[in-house]
Amino acid sequence: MTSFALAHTNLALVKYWGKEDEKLRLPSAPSLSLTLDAFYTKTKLSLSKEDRFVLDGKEEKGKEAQRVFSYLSTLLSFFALPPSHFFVDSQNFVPKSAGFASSASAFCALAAAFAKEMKLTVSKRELSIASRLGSGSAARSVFGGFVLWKEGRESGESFAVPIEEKSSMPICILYLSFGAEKKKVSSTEGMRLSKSSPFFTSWRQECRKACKEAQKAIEDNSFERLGQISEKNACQMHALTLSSGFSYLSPHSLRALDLAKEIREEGVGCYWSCDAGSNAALLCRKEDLNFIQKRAEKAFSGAVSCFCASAGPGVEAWSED
Ligand code: 2P0
Repeated sequence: MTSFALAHTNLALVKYWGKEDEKLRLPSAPSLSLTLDAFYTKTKLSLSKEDRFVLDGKEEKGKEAQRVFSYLSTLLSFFALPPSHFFVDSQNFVPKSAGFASSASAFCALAAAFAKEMKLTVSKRELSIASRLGSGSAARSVFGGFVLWKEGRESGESFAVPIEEKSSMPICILYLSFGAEKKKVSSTEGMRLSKSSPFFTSWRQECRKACKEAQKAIEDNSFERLGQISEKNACQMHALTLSSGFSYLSPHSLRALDLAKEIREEGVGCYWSCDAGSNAALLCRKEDLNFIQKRAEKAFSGAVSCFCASAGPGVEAWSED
């Protein structure tokens, strides 16, 4: 038997940045995301005599393979199963060469394919907890549309829940890639450093408040309010990193923040976001996407690659004999 899973990445509108427990990946605050239709990972997994990992058609033996098999042994313990070996073949439909992270879709797909192959009956809640152990943001990719990841005080309490899997909000994300760069500070290290910021307590409180406000904005179908909350939260995350002595932002990322403001001043809804890298994302309505893409290409004199996404589905898994 071979099992397959397909999981989409997500963009955090309220960011996960800080852990209470590094090993269990218990976040310091809740986060809220939009699962994206355009970027995903497809993973094939089967029991095997030896561990083998193929990524995008290439056999991996280094750090990437180590992380996969260490995660699979975590899953075996989590589900109280005996040691086993696996053949894993993953394909990332995420433009990694443009600097996009794929850990959310990758670990969610791995957890779902594992559960199928081991014939486990798992609820989506359990699958979210299991995905979280691979990478925090993967907990959210279990569900489609708008998703909330609760902070929780212990492992069994920290999982994602769907807010609106099929929202009628015409929200789109325009990713602006300024090219891949070697990340100076990994997310794990960045989160660790940020905990020593004098503003960390405020950041936690702001995230809790932002999640509540964002949920209300989604309920009210208010793109403008959701955009404002997301941009403010992204700015606060980057202010937090700077207050801890490092930054992911480049002059291009900051130019994109100004551009969103300029576009808003012309009466078009456009809001900025940026993760643990310098590439920026602009949130807009579907109908404004073409206009905003043209403005971005002009602002960066063509030195930008644009990728569009809108709301996508939750994880899917199946088996074949
Ligand atoms: C997020 N990021 O909420 C935030 C915003 C980056 C910036 O989740 O350490 O790869 O594996 O739990 O999930 C990136 O961190 O971190 C991330 P780990 P992950 O999407």
